[in-house]
Amino acid sequence: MTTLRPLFLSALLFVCSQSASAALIDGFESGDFSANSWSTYGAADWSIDSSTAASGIYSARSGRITHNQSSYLELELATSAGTVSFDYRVSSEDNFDYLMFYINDIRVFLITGDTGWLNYSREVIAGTHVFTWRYRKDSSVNSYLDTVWIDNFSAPLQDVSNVPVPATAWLFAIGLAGVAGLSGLRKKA
Ligand SMILES: [Ca+2]
Repeated sequence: MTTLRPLFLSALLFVCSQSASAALIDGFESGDFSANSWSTYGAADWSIDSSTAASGIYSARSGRITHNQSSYLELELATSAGTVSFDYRVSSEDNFDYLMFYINDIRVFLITGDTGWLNYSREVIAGTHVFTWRYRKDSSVNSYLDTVWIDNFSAPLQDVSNVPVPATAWLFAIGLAGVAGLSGLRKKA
């Protein structure tokens, strides 16, 4: 029994993990910001761009700003605990103009320079979060294409407590529980 208890706990964890997978929130393939309640603000608004994308045709691109300005894209979303991720590309003055990513007004990531498409991911706790992407320029110099893009924003959406678990996962857990119980009885006899 003692040796099987960890197995049973693993099975239960397996069951729980089945219901909190990350979902693609937006790849911008609608060609606009209509798929979610995006907001954009700052010296210039973000827009949809078809000149580059991590996948599909479209990405979201920061507004055309100049020195000492910022352009923001933001989405408020209720998530479960799990991984948020997005693809990004930056083409900005090295070490002076940045793509910055905030969760609930706390900056958790920044990147600068001229990159291809890369991926960023981070764990979040369950709750309502404000996700903000900001292109921020310093006081001088424009380098490369002087803009940043994001694509394929994903987040864990489902709440573990009220999501139906696949029958196979429950059968797996119940089966292991049965094996553990029988084994315990056998040892006592
Ligand atoms: Ca896309």
